[in-house]
Amino acid sequence: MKTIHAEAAQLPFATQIETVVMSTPLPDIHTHLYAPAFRELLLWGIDELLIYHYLVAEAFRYLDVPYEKFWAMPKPEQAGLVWQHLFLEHSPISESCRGVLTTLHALGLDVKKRDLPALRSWFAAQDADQHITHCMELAGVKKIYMTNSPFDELERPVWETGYRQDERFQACLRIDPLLLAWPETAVALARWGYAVEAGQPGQKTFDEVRRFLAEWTKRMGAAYVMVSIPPDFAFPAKNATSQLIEKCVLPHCREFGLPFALMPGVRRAVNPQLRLAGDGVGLSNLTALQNLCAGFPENKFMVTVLARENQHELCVLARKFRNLHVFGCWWFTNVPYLIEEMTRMRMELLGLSFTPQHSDARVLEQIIYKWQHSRRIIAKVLVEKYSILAQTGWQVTPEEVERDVQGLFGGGFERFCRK
Ligand code: FIX
Ligand code: ZN
Repeated sequence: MKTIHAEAAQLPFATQIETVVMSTPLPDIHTHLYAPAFRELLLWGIDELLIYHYLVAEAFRYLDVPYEKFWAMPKPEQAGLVWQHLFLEHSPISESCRGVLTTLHALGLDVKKRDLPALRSWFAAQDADQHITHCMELAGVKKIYMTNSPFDELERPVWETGYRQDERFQACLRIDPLLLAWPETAVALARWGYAVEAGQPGQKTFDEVRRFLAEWTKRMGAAYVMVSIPPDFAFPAKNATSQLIEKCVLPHCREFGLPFALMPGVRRAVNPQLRLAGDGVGLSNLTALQNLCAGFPENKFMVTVLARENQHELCVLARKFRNLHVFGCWWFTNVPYLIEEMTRMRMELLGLSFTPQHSDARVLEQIIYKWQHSRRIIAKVLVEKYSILAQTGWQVTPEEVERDVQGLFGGGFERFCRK
């Protein structure tokens, strides 16, 4: 980073730190965004922002439309309902609603006009490719990590017909169906030419699953292998999930030097009628993670947990295992109140050896608000921490602030991945 510290050095202490935190470019290490080559998979624009599943869940608190009727509507009509109920009939104070307004404001749009058709016209006039770069600049994001699933019917053909690398995006291999729905996935793998057995997996199956993982890792140039797991995930266990992790995923990650990213705590389809908005949270037993970290010291695990009540235990585990990298404030924890609590707790227990945030954005422009909001909180906690140090007489230099922030914003993560 060029001159931030030189400029910041002229400012009061707290403002210096804020300036560095607000402006240091970073990689967004977990999103659900796609490079433009994936066409309709890349979501952007005001209607997509309004029907983000976080907002849909909130809108149904007020809506009395039957679920199926809502889903049968065209997207602009769904968005109109969300706008009506969450922005016009009530003040938009939830974090997800506020996020839409932060985003529009940062894009130079006048939110006080409350003019949805005008917002639609503005987005319709954008060139998608330039708009991506513009949003990344506003968010200070230098690389967007995607979530790439070979099991996705829309995504798979793009990879198979030859995806041309877009420097702004980094692929990551997502394997939930492989680990969480083995019988169905075995059928799909067999159809794609892998000689797997449908029942309890044996050595032949393990070899074939590894061939599958190797082919897709190379095809995508994946940075890590990822799965989100339910609260009752156990390891080791006498089930296909556990065996596939031990015999396929972990050796694969060791061979390719990749972290295995685990996201424990999601209860899928608590209310299936809400579709993507219908997932919930549960307390995880992190003994499974302890067993993984202890049993496989040659593997690297990057982990974010969904339950607030698991955050402390996760930090303690990271103190015990250097092959564990804690990242992000995921989904229901991505609200200012919890981001601040978690960031403070992580700094107090782990120093600077974690990655405080990822956006989990599903709609392009969300990177703007997710990063603006989180950066402010991270700055606030850092100012507090450096100030407490100053009470002992320890003074940090502007260069040291920059070094620390760069470590938090991708530097530490990249080192962990290279190890
Ligand atoms: O599993 C995940 O990666 C989750 O982030 C998603 O399933 C979830 O829908 C989401 O968007 C959370 O932010
Ligand atoms: Zn996600």
